[in-house]
Amino acid sequence: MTLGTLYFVGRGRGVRDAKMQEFYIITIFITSIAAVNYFAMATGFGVTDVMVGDEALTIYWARYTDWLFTTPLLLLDLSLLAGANRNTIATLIGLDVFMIGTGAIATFASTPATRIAWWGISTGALLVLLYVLVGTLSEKARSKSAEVASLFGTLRNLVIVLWLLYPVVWILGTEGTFGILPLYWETAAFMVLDLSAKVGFGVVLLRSRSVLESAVTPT
Ligand code: RET
Repeated sequence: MTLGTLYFVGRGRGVRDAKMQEFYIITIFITSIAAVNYFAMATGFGVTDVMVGDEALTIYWARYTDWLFTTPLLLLDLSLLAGANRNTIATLIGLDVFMIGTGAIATFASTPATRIAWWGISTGALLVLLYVLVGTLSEKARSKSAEVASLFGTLRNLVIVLWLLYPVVWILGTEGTFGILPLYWETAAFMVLDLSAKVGFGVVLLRSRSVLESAVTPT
């Protein structure tokens, strides 16, 4: 995450247009927030135990403080690229905060049944969010130049695939209490997902300055 941050800082050097700078600033914050939250988890600060029945679950709560800030920023990047209006941005971010908030409740809930119920509520919000992404936001992006629309399509598809895997890893992992995926593999899966959804996303977004230029030029 730190290397990703440094790479994005490097890519942003010399960008003078204020609208274009927004993409770099947002993306740099995404990986820096993740870097400090991973540092917290690695050093034992972002970790706690939750009792579910008479079993103690190890919870990496810093994931949620990470996601609470980074997922809205990812959506903001996509929204600026598509040229979304304020209402669409507010809807997406509202759904997103709802999803992470209810996901955090699922993680701290103390009975298997309530954990699954909150997981269902959070996953419902994710599905509505993706629906807005595929509907309203994609329609906006289509009114942009062909290269912007194509970059938007690539990033949107990346988000759909990767974001849908998070609730799957959660439910199969220790949080889901079914004991299908051990903590080691769950941690590895979340790490690969986080790296792809943040650094991978940023690399694709910031790959071409000319596309971003075209995205911020009024049509
Ligand atoms: C949880 C558990 C409850 C159900 C759902 C979840 C979704 C999490 C998502 C996280 C995305 C994180 C990203 C991070 C880094 O860039 C909270 C796991 C639906 C979608 C993209």
